[in-house]
Amino acid sequence: MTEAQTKTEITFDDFKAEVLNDYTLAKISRECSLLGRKEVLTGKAKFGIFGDGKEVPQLAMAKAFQNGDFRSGYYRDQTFMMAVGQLSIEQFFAGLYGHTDIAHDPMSAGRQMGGHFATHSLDENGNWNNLTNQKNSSADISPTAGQMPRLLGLAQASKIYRNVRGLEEFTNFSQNGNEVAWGTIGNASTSEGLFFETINAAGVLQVPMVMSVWDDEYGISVHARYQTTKESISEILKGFQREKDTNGYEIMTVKGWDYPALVETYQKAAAIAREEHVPVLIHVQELTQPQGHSTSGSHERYKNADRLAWEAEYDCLAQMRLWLINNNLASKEELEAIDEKAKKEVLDGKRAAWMAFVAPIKAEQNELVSLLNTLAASSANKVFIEKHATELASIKEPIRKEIITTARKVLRLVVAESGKADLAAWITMYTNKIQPKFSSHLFSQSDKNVLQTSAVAPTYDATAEEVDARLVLRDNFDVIFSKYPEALIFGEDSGNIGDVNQGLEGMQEKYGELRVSDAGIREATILGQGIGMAMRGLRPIAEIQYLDYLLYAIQIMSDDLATLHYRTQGRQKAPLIIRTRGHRLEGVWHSGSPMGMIINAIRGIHVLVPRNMTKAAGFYNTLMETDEPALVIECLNGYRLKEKMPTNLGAFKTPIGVVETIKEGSDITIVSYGSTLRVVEQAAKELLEVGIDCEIIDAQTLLPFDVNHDCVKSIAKTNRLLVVDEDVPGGASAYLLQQIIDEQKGYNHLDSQPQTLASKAHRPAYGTDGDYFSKPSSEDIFEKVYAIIHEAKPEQYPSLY
Ligand SMILES: Cc1ncc(C[n+]2csc(CCOP(=O)(O)OP(=O)(O)O)c2C)c(N)n1
Ligand SMILES: [Mg+2]
Repeated sequence: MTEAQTKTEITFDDFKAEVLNDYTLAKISRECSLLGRKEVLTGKAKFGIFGDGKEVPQLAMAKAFQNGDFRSGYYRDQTFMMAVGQLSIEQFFAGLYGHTDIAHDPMSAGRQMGGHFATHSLDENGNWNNLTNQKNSSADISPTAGQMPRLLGLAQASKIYRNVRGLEEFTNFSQNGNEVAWGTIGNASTSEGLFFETINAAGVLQVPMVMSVWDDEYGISVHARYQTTKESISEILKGFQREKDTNGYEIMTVKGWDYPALVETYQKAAAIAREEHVPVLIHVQELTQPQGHSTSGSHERYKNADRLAWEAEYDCLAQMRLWLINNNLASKEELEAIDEKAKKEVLDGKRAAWMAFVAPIKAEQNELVSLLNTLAASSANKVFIEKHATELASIKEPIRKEIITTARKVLRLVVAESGKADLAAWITMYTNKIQPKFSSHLFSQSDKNVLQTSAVAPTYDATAEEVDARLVLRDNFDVIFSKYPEALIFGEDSGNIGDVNQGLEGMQEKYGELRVSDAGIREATILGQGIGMAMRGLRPIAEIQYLDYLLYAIQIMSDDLATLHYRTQGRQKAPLIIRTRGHRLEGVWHSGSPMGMIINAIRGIHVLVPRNMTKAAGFYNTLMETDEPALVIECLNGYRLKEKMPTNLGAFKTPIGVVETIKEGSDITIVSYGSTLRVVEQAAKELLEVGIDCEIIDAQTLLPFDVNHDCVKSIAKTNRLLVVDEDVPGGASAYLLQQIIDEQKGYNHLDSQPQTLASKAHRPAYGTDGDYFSKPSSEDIFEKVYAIIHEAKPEQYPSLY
């Protein structure tokens, strides 16, 4: 029952029609699960994880879910997706087969296992749809509880839209913040830290979030007694219950097989969250898993006979059926007719999905077979080629691997024949057509991707004074906040004191607590706030206080943010800016520069390493014009250094993917980035004194790196290369070396062995001496370069040691 319907009187017939419609839907969903399992067991699909046993509460949730609302859930929610009209039977099976056409599998175009749901926030060109006209689901991920941080941000967006002035025009994203964000999670996954972190943060922030826990007492084979204190998440969260004059939650419990109670509970929860912006936790108890956890295993191994018998009796669908009969809403015969019809519909849908999945592949198979037969006719290897062609033709339901493998094997047989060109051309054509189905949209393909932006240099008054560099950042943020009402920043100490280095000094006073905010010490959900809000049209800047603490957030960056655009084949985006500060300062946890770890964990997010605050501010200005997520690492030891104040604050732009030559030279190219550059510059000065002229290149951005291949142009001139950074040996320096030598083919121009110079393998020790003996020093760089030149010109540069 929708809110409107409960307020007006509805007739018994209307009511009956609605509940029977619900039953039908649940039954269709159940049949999908049953048939889905068979598809896996007969080899048509690789893996299946289904929503059987959790259908009825999802019907109730769907009734309370309105246009503009967002779901952030997990793999059990097929019934909900069907009930809100976002998943058809055919789409369910297309997902199971891994159909790579987004028209058939709108959830992920075959990129994710079935059961990972999503709706389309963007059109095919990457432009926003009107999210308030549709029911929205953020794209699921497999790591359990990984949906939680994002949920917080999805809910917080409503609070921002309701309370921040200047966003009145953003009607495609919100109607006065009335949207609820709906979370779902399994009982066992509430054991994850991300769950507790999110629950606490949502209680503090008081955001419209309705959190459902589907409790079936198990997490795969592990019983609740090993998962949850007192075996009950609602019991242990009791302290979160709001009381008179406190913030907190409304906590509700309900049996997952009790249809009328569920409907009522969800209506109540929605009203509280939507109207009051108070979070609600619904502990849905006594759910079951009729087919066990997934297709890889059977639950008879770990559930005893009593439990299995109880599950059969309390199966929510069986209980709903009983309720319908006991309340004279349907006869046994009526329900049996519905059951039969559901079965048939699902079978038909499955068949249609399979046909649609195999048809294009079969066409590709036929095309290659006929090409191979033509080739064979004029080939010395006729017999062998025909054998390949016949084998391929005999596969009844081929996959693309079998097609392309055959083509590539035959190519070797005709390498010296005239037919080669046709086959090679076909392979190239086929690869160009098929590869994007698996590899597109790691980054934005819209006209707002980072590579479309062009540099704008900072401009200065002739009399421009040098100021503390943090002031350049601060004044630039000021312009960003006034220019973009959708921009907001939050993090530990970012609000009241204006961040630990005062790059935001005075900003909270000027722009208010909602836009410039202090956050709890909880990096993963700071990230999640950013992801969720960016998915709803805001431009959040999530601040992680120090680079060393990014580790707390990197899982969510890697699993959620970095994969979002890819895993939806470009239909969802979160243009989140992550601001942090790092590299060199003091001690083990305030001096790290784990750039290799970062760039390898977050492909899909841009990684920007400005050498000073003007460069950093320029990156923020660039990013505000793009639609992609990025991490910006400011130099921790650079805030008090002097920089000139530009006159075009908010307008100058540091380009992304472009290196900068900061000193020209002829003897060796040194590539570096961030804080290390100042040390490199010092060493270069000293090297020049002994006649060694270094060219210094600032990488500026590690992902993407040097799209114009300027580094190799430099090596073509100097013929020598040294990469210097503060990461561990073999970290980001190895990546840069690979890019320059392998990708840019720098080896063609080298007269000396290309080398790297990094920190020691251990974490940096405390104090000035700790820094000197842990990180590359000016002397280290001098001597490394000197040794390279010594090897080439030993007479002129005798060995130092
Ligand atoms: C971080 C993480 N650890 C382990 C897994 C493997 N795994 C997948 S589902 C699951 C059990 C989840 O149980 P629960 O949260 O109760 O959900 P249910 O499947 O019972 O609905 C586990 C351990 C995972 N996906 N992610
Ligand atoms: Mg469970």
